Amino acid sequence: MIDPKLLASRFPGDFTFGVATASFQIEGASRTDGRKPSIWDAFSNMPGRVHGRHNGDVACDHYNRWEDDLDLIKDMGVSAYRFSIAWPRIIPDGTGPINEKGLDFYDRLIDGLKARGIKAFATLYHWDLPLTLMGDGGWTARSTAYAFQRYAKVVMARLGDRLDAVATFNEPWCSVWLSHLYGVHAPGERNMDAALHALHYTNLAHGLGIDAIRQVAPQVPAGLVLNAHEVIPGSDSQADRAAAERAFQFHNGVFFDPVFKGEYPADFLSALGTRMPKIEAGDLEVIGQKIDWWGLNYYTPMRVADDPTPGAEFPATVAAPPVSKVKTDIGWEVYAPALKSLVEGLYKRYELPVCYITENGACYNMEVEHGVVDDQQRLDYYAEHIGVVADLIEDGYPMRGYFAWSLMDNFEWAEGYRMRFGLVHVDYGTQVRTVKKSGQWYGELAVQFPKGNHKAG
Ligand code: IFM
Repeated sequence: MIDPKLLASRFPGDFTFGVATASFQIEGASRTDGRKPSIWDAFSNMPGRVHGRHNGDVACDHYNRWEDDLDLIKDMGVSAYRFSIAWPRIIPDGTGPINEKGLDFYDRLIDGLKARGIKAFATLYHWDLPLTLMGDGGWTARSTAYAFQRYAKVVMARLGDRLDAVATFNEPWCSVWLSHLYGVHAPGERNMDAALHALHYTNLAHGLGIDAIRQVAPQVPAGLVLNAHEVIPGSDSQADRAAAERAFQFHNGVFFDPVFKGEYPADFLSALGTRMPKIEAGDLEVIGQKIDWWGLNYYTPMRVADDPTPGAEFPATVAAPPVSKVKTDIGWEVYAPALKSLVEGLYKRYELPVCYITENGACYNMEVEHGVVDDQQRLDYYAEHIGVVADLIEDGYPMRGYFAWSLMDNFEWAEGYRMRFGLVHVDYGTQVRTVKKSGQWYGELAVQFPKGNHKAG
């Protein structure tokens, strides 16, 4: 087992170790204190969308147990907490009246973090769009971007004074492609035209959100969290290498290029540009304004081969087989070298600001036995990937922090509660939390870390 103290000593003194969660996945209390439904409440209540028709009504009951959960973070020795704010608690219909009770909850949460000396990293949008906005088309409507801007302003005006960092969006790849093209996430659309509209309006909302943050809380470092894919060609053939480049544009470039270069990727535009909504004058300037940091969520690489089907739609790729035999319980290939090459490749293509690994972790579903959860595989996954982050720092990349996904087992979207990513086990019947072996190890790493190498501190 990798010694957490040794690993901790490879990080500079100003590095941040944290844990991450998201509102819909843990809060529950879906009808409490004025919250109204989000698209995920509707989606999870439809038969056939979420495993076992699980929903977010109770989840980890964090809305009521937040103090104990913050104590848990504190007791683990972790110094930063990444959480998301539920738009349907703050502006329950997406537009219209503000719900003070919703803001009060995050007020208490952030004060609770400060009282425990834990840094607060907030995400404004982690997929729980107020359901009412679907009446206008949800993310396929330009008006949703402006509704998001107002929501961002309201949140930052009330909470910005105590936040250590804020992200506009978590993983727009999921709320765009997975939700509007592949139909796996809410609202479950399978339609390229809808997806292309969601793409541009999400990017626009990010830019408008940055504007809002700069206006009302300019002191808070503002960023964007992307689940960039390390796209690996299935073979060395020219066709597969070209396929990998198309896949890069489709899965990464459509988010990175507008934000960091102020344009959409050329091949993507010539294939699908005519089906995009009108890009109005000034949109790309708003989207491309400077941000202070970016977050990378990494779990597994993407391997692709050319799709030879005549007329196959851009990016015209098919999945290529994994090379690593090791897979987590959700079926994702474990391959840490891809984290290294992904960061290297992205810094080569783009002028990126400092980076936080805002999510990384593994799904293993072992249960509590005799009071313990022996999840050695998760611990190994963490040790290997955190080692890669240390390598990147040694190579000069501006890696500023690492957040484990997740603090605790939670609602894993279309997989419901059957897939567990937590450092802490949750018994959904009793809401008892049990720190897993990996959680103890991560806590030791986090506790030891400030005593580590302070060369950059
Ligand atoms: O649970 C999700 C999280 O909400 C976003 N990133 C990936 C995690 C694991 O699937």
